Amino acid sequence: MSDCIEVNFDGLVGPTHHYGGLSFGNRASMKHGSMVSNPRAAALQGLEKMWALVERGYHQAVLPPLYRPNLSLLERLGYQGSIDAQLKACAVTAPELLSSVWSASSMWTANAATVIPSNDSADGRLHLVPANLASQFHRSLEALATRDHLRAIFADTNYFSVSEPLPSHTVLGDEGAANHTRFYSKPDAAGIHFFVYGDPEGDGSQLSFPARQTQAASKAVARLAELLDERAIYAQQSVAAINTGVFHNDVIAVGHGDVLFCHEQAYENGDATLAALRAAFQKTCGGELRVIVVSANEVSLEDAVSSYLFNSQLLDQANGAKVLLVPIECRENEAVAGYLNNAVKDPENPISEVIVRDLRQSMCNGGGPACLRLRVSMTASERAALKGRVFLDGELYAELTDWVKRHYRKALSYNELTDPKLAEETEAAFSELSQILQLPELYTTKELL
Ligand code: SUG
Repeated sequence: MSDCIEVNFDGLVGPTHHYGGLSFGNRASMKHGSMVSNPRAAALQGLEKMWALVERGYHQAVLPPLYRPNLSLLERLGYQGSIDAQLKACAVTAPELLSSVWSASSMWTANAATVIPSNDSADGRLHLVPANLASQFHRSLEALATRDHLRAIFADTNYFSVSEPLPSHTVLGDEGAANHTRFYSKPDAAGIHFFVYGDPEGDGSQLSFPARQTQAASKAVARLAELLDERAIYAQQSVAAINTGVFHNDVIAVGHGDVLFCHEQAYENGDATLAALRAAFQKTCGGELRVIVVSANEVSLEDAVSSYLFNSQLLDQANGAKVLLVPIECRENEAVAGYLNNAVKDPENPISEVIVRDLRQSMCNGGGPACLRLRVSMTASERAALKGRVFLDGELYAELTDWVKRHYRKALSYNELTDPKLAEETEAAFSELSQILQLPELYTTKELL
């Protein structure tokens, strides 16, 4: 019997979730820049999604949010005095940076790290390579604190390796699991690893938006994680997709087990990419990779980006079938809703059921169901070696829901980012959270806060 299972580590949405308009190339973030957020609804929507999967028997864990306001950033920018004074000074002298000081973007844990399970690494350990997120300033601030959170939870170095993020420059831009997919036929047998990068050959002048992941970064991540060479496949994202707002591969494709669900315009040289993937799968995993390609006639790139059809969670069901958990926007888009209705009726299509969830608070910043989770394939011994109370059961779900209801605001706008009370509220919230999760060291590395 296999004791290797996939655990979804979802990011708990932080109390300062707001719309900063910070991510160039992410059209939802660019569009909702001045909207008033509801941090409380955001966190509850995330928890409800996690709980829906627990109730169906999937393994679910949480990753804590990073401490905000980002005190070390304020200090490095030269602000002094009380937190209140620093925030007010920042709002006057560098208003364009204030939103980054408070950003809750660590909620999208698909960008926290790339994960290589122990059955695919040369040293037999489970490797996590924290992403440097170098392409967007506010996200680059996550890398070191995320590394420390991962080291607090995946602490046992007999089982886990949490490496340093790559150097923080766009030459090595790395966005973690959002551009990496593991395919396998059995969870505890060898898998193949599909790395997708965005930087084209040449000067990239045909790109209207940044290509966040580079090929050099993907290859370095594979080396750091001691991934066996023959298990890695590299492919280039299509320029047309990036220019439509596909800032990560997981906005245009999702893979799970032996299934890849993607748009026909996901990759440059799409046919050759899929042929290479199929061949590698057959060689390493045995059997056929099942590829569901959605044509532009069925769903345009534009519809794929606005609905986040592919930023969904593919999950195992009995008899090799798959469940697809999609955001509610997929039901509201005629082409996408039509596609999904036909898909579940089509015996050739592995997707046999669709679960719809409301994640609008995250979606308005360009983060769908797949962005909110980091998949970690783990053996029973690895699961037992984790530190902290991170597996979501009924008790933890109830406690976290109650914690959110007591500490989170129902509305947050840019103007409130200088409210000294907000910093007091978050301090109380984070302090209690580290107790709930039984991870006392979480918010103590002051130089990274
Ligand atoms: O990096 N949005 C995130 C969304 C990340 C989605 N993740 C995946 N596709 N895996 C980003 O662009 C917006 C923040 C703001 O505008 O306030 C933001 O960071």
